[in-house]
Amino acid sequence: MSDINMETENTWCPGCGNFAIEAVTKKGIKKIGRNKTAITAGIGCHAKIIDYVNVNSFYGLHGRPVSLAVGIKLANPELSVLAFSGDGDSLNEGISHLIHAAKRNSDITVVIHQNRNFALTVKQFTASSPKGFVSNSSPEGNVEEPLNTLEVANSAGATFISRSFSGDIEHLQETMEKAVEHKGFSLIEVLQSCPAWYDTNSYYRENSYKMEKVPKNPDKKIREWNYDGEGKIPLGVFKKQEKPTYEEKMARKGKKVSVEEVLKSKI
Ligand SMILES: Cc1ncc(C[n+]2csc(CCOP(=O)(O)OP(=O)(O)O)c2C)c(N)n1
Repeated sequence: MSDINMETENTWCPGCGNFAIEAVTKKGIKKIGRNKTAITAGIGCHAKIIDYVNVNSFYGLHGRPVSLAVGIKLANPELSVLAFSGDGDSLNEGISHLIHAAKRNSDITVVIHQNRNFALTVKQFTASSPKGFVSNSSPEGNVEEPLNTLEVANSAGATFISRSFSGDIEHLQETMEKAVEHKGFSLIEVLQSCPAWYDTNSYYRENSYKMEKVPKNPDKKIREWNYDGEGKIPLGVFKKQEKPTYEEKMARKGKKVSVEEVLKSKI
């Protein structure tokens, strides 16, 4: 098969935000070229994107799409590498990999399918589920505060941070292109409805707004929405910084310094 589509039967629920992510991914890969792109995924509903997009891909273990992407990019820096991850995948099982890839400024794009629950295993709460969320692992309501995905990436040093909504395909396409074009670690959190377990389509539509430009104070903007009912939800690019990438730094093999030099702050 030489085209971007696979013949595999699609098993996502009707109305799932994953369809929009699949559509923009296919469009983007066609532009970049199939032989110049590689994608990875963890385990979950999001990960089935590997079954539906005909491109070099690696279906990894739960929580490991980011580490796979880092390795692929290091081995072949010519490729555009995208890691597709669920919120459970990236913020529960794989959170350390997300943090380290952002810290290294690995030149990859991480796409978080933010449906606010472990969907494939039929509704358990994740680190970013809202407080009070009733699920199969929180039948009395989730007692934890939701984790701010963007704040995690920001505090780890991510050089590009963005958020979009699967219900606005144009914005999603535009934001994803900016994320892929960025040199360095880029994150796009895609708010998506999960029609089976957390149907948020109209909520996100009514409570989000598009930022017109990259804010001067990304830290403040990133905290504007607390992942619960309070505050409007900003969409767009929150942060864009130029810094040497992990691959560039590895190619230069780093700089050796002695303990004395470190102590004298000569690095
Ligand atoms: C280490 C490990 N823990 C748990 C599982 C079981 N498991 C498979 S899919 C899944 C849910 C995935 O949720 P998420 O990453 O949020 O993706 P979604 O299905 O919501 O797209 C879980 C818990 C697993 N496969 N491996």
